Amino acid sequence: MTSRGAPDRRLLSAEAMALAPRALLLRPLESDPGGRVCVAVREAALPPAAARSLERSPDVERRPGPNPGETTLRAPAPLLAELAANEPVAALVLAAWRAATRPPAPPRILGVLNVTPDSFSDGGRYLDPGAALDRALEMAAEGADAIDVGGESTRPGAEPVPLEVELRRVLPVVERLAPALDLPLFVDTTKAGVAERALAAGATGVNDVSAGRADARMLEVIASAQADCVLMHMRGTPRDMQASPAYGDPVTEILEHLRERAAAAWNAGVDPSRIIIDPGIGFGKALEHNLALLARAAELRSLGLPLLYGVSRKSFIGHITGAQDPADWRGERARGAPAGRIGGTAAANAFAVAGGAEWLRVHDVGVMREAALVAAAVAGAFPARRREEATC
Ligand code: HH2
Repeated sequence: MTSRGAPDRRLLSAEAMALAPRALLLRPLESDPGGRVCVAVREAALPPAAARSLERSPDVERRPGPNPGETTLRAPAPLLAELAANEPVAALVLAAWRAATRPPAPPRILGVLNVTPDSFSDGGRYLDPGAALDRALEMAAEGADAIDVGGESTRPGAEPVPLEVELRRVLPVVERLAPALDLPLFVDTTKAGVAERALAAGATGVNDVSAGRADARMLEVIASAQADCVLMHMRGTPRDMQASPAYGDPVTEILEHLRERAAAAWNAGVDPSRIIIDPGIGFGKALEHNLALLARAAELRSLGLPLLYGVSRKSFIGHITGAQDPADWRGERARGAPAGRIGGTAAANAFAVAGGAEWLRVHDVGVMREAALVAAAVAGAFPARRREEATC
């Protein structure tokens, strides 16, 4: 586990450089030798010869980068390959450098708003757009940094929902929330048709549990709307994903998958500063895989992309604690049953934060925000001024 108090120098080690930023840049080159690739660079750090060859190429597109002093380059793959070969440190260490020097901060909270009849823990409660808006405003008041609206359950065994049904559930809610809510609004969907209509109606991001694999148009739709996106790892589909999931080393395999999906998104034109990656807790994973992904979050962060965890109320927590009801911990306790999954969710989220997660997708916004603030403070993200004021 790494501390977030100081830059994590291990990310800059030779081993990590070989693993993370070099691969991030080189993957798209391997899979698409003729295409253009998008990468953030510190141009000032490039050797003069590399900078000159970038300048001379008519095919290089430059935009201000995601951080001060950085430029986002969209350039032909062979030119970037040349750059990569010539100067591994200046250009290729950038992703890890950014991850290592990002000031420690409490993670952002993505509040879950399922507008489905059958979601595993809140199905049927927010189908009506008025009820959905009330819930979104409640989560905003509890400190949510963004809201995630979903119209198709992805719980294990769930059947896919037709496009028209998902649109009928999601669109009226997005249309109602977008003007009323001063927060980024994600749509949780694997369908490009739903993403497109929701983005046109005011959503600002897409949370795709298939990471663009379920619908060939998805990454294009995200790119052309210049939307944020969450790319999640899933083995199989919700219908079959929990049928004996097996991995050699789950963390390495999932890291590799996320690297490949991030590269596919870059190649499709998605702005790299808008990509968030997610290991997909509970999506084609046995208990031991979920635990490994939480214990080794820092390894996933070596890609240099913001990392999201969605552990909220999930069944792996119930398998540990015995809690059957995902949400109602007070009610269960009153009946003498084991506590529900909320305490377990807080503990799992704290581990994700300690490993460097920058986003938590949760149902119980207020409680999880508190847990995340404490976990982040232990990991070094507590403002110095407030620390001086604190007396204990
Ligand atoms: N988990 C669920 C749905 N979407 N998206 C991301 N990025 N990460 C997750 O872990 C994730 C997700 C499942 O939770 P929920 O939305 O509460 O249930 P359901 O799929 O039954 O609607």
